[in-house]
Amino acid sequence: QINEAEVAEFSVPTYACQRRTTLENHNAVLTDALSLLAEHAELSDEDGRGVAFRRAAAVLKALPKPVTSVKQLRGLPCLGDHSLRIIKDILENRESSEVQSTKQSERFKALKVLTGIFGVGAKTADRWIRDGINNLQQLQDSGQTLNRAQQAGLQHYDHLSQPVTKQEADAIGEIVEEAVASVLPGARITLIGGFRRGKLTGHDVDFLITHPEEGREVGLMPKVVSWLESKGFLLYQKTTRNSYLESKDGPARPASNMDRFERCFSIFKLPEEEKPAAKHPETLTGNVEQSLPLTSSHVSAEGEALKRWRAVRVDLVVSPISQFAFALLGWTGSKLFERELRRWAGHEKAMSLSSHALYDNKQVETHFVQTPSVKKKRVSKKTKTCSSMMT
Ligand code: DGT
Ligand code: MG
Repeated sequence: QINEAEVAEFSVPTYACQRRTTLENHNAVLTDALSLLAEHAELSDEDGRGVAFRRAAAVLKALPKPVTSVKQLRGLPCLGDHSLRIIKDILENRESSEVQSTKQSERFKALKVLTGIFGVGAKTADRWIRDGINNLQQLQDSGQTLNRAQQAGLQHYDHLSQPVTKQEADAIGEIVEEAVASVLPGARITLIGGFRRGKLTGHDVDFLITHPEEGREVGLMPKVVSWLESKGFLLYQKTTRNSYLESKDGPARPASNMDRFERCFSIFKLPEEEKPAAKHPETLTGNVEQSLPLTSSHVSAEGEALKRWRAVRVDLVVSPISQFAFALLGWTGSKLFERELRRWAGHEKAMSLSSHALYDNKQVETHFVQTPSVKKKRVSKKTKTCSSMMT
């Protein structure tokens, strides 16, 4: 062990959440390759393999300089045989044949295109591929029945596959801020997801909404959505209700890592010109034709140029203030970081972390404590929140 430590060139803690995070990646060639294999595994319903590749990529991302030989990786965590084989291949031959063949496989290309449609997951894409649908044209020609989300996703495909910039995220933030302030003064919005981590682009924009007084956030989401709709800012929206406090047994942890906050999945119609359209959104309403693939600029019958806009995926989440800290932590990401944080909490601290609460598994208490209104609700024999530890 001591000898190994002596020869180890890098030292990286086991859990991703214990590492310093950085946006500077010195091993992008390797991590891109591993991420591609992770994506392929996820799209093929092989989540275990997907996580293994994501963990391996995260270790390489944490290294302070480029790797030139697999020997340097001795003693590092999360690097399984498969990942090491890929890394060795790339270091020795500049590319990995497995990565190349995956990238070029028709099935992978089809999975990527089809799951690139908002509302289409791996299972649906797989079913379509088995029906001979491999691209958007074939999907359109097939006469497949699409749900409302998928219809909107297909309609705005080109816009939604363009990365969202920080500037666009901020512009949407201003609109959401105005919406929230109009319907509930005092309510606060926070930019979450990748942009909160300092990323410069993202696939969507995520916001967490709360109010400093517990309970005031109830009923907020439909009002925000109505306001946005009335100003013509939404091309699509679907709101799911908060189910956290509804179940009879109290806040039982959901089976997946999906949380139970009230959430709105939407597609925003973001005015592209400098600012005026955001300030005077009524100029948009009813004026602009539906988005057509690859166009966001339209000319009216009179030849007058209309406002340019683009479609952007936006997620809104509402949390009561008592759960805000957990929601903020849970929604900042990255997905792997969150997963590792929960694993670390469970395995190393005997605690259960979710976007709603932190439970100490050892405490045999019976209360779920909601601050600051100090409402107590009987929920289970084994758990107790430790919100004070986090705030
Ligand atoms: P992006 O949008 O591709 O640039 O990257 P992120 O990191 O913003 O990813 P996104 O938008 O899918 O999700 C933001 C974070 O929120 C993600 O790191 C994990 C978390 N998250 C997403 N969906 C859920 C959910 O249903 N429940 C919980 N608890 N967390 C979620
Ligand atoms: Mg995001």
